Amino acid sequence: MPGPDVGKCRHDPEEDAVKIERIETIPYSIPYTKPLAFASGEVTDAEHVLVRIHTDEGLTGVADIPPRPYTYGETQDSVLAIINKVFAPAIVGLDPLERGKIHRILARTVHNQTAKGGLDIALWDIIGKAASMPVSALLGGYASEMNVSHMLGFKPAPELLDEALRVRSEYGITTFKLKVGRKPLILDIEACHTLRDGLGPDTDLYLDANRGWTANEAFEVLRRTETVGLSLLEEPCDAKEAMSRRRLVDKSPIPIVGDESVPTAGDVSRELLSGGCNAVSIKTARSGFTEAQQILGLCTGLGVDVVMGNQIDTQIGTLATVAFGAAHEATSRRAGELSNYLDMSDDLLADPIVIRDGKIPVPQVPGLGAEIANEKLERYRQDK
Ligand code: MUC
Ligand code: MG
Repeated sequence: MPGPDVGKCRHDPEEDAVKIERIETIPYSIPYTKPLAFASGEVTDAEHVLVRIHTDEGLTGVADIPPRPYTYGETQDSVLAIINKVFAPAIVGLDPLERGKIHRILARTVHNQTAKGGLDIALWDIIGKAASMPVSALLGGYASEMNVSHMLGFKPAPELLDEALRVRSEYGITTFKLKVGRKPLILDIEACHTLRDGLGPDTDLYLDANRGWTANEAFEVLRRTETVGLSLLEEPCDAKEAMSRRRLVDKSPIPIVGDESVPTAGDVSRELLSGGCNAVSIKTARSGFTEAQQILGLCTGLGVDVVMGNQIDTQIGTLATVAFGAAHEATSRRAGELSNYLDMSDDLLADPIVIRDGKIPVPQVPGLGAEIANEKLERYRQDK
């Protein structure tokens, strides 16, 4: 049933169409109870930006923007500045259905991945609310839920195993991505063996080095974890080190996933065609839904596996990943990285996400289902 936020969104250029009236950007900060450390950085507080696109007919689209300086060069301040000073003045007044036109305008500015991604997601939220349909159904409607993969940050091997066992028994999650890329290599090699020994053979384990190794170091880790049964290796080394990276992709027994090397469809085509990766992490936070669909089309057309990645998302961001992942067969085949909000001390969602039997359901409501708890927003916003 349409909620109170649902209004009309006609698309008749002859009539006075619905217009984007205002774009609200709210910086906020929520501490993590368990900070996440990885080879390219560490997150101790979710210093994000909540973006709300308001239309003149009362519809509001919502998205969460997680700036990741070590990945895209964005900060909370840069997200606020690019939206408030560059994007908003150019798109206020347009019809939210004119996404093609809006994307053309956004594309005039290079980079700023998560700022653009958030605006696209908020536009889709408006479209879902206007159509009284879940966005996931509009995008593809393939599945009604997503399997969850949990990401394990840097920790000593016994602590990693404790966390994985707890997450498995509490939430039914049986897929884990281990952050690696540490020196000496034995730290990561030991962690892989400890996790496999402790979790048994039926748990899916894969690695993400966030460019922490060289290609030769990655070869060594692959050799010394041969018996562990890893399923994927993400960003082992910098993709710009093209020759050694290509050699690794060519010779690795498991797929090499591109993540931070492939934020746009153009990057995906370059990396796949040049042999820089042979699997792709799709992250809605940096690609929105519109470019994520272009990326997915490239990958499925070429027979390349995809994984729904995590931009260290809040529950709002997680709902966006669930919507996109569940919408298509290829993105729902593997478990998506959807549980890192569990390490946050709080969130902005009015109805918290529930992970049961290792799955998150798609909210069957118009839009994305990210209703914001106003008292929480007031507590954590940094602009008052
Ligand atoms: C990931 O998959 O790499 C860490 C850095 C980033 O950009 O995303 C996270 C998770
Ligand atoms: Mg990654």
